[in-house]
Amino acid sequence: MNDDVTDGAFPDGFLWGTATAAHQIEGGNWNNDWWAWEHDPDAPTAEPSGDACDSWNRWEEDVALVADLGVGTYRFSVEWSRIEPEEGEWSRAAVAHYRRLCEALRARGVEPTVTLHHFTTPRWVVARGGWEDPATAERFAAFCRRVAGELGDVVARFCTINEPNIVATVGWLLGFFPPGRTDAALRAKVNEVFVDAHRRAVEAVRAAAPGVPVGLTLSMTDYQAVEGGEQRLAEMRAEMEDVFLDATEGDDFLGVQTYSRMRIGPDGVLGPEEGVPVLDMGYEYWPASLEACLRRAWDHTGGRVPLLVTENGIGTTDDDQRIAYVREALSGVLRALADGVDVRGYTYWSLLDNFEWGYGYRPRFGLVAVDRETFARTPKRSYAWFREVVRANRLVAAP
Ligand code: GCO
Repeated sequence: MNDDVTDGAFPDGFLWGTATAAHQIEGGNWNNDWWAWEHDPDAPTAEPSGDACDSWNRWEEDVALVADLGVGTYRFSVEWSRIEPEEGEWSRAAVAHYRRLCEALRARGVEPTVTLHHFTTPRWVVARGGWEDPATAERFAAFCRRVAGELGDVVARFCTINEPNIVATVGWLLGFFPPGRTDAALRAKVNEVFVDAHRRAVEAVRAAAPGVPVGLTLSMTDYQAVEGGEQRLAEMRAEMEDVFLDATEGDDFLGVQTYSRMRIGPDGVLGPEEGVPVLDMGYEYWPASLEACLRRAWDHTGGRVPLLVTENGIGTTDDDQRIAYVREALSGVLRALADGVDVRGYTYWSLLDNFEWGYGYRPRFGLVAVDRETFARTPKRSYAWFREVVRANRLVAAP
């Protein structure tokens, strides 16, 4: 590591944050495609989400944890299937719930960053064709228009769709997310519908909540070609990243999210390299991915859109490994900043140990542990360390 930046300061106003998503923490989100998938005996999932972290009821505890962490923003998602449980039926109670959450954050000096779609889709949308149906783009935009109209006065920024590339690829090409398809042509079509949905959502938010920044959050990977894998890498990256990066022109920010690298040979993805630790998620411990992806996003978009790290983190039971990972990732942010990459903030995924989709509750991404029986929240050492980083606005030594 390059030591001249490891004690470096972040720019004034650098936005620190932490994140969650509705289905991963709220509990009882039975009205979306993921709940159905979790209960499909043939689906490759470890366990159902169930009560998750019971954050639907314990949200005040979450707000206190976020506020005590000292961060400037809390990124969370609103659950479409709660707010619009059937087409055109609007739950005032669900919107009021999210308003209370936003207002409580504001009262503690924390900006709400609200994601409008984080992996889960209402059952009624799926019944009408889901993300394979081009009409879903407008269904989603209508939802966004209304949410932005009702919550725009308390929300600091909106993220339209979380990782549309992951939803499309894992759901329609790899078959591990709903609807469990393995069809390259369908995946390409779903990509297109997501791009359209994002563009429409940006317009909808801008019309309904003028002045509230809006952008996409994209899953990125530090793709590395080995042994002549360049061509294959370019093909994979075109569908995974470029089609979406190209759709962000004119947005207020681009949310960069990354966790690891992927080595690509002529025949596709190679496994982990010998000697590199493999995490509970099955991928390599690779904190350098953040710097690489920030630089790639910046280069590919020609520096037209400011970057915000909307997710970065590690699923591990070794909290010292978590601190080491974040420290190294942040030193990469400092190097990118020093080279003129416009990175506005860093969001740690996640506040809580939570429901990690197909992997269930085993991977532990949280700064805060959650007891699976009592839902009691217990901050980890990494929580205390990250709080010091935020307070100092610079990289501080590991405890
Ligand atoms: C992701 C998701 C999160 C995951 C996180 C860790 O966007 O993939 O936003 O839901 O929990 O990435 O794998």
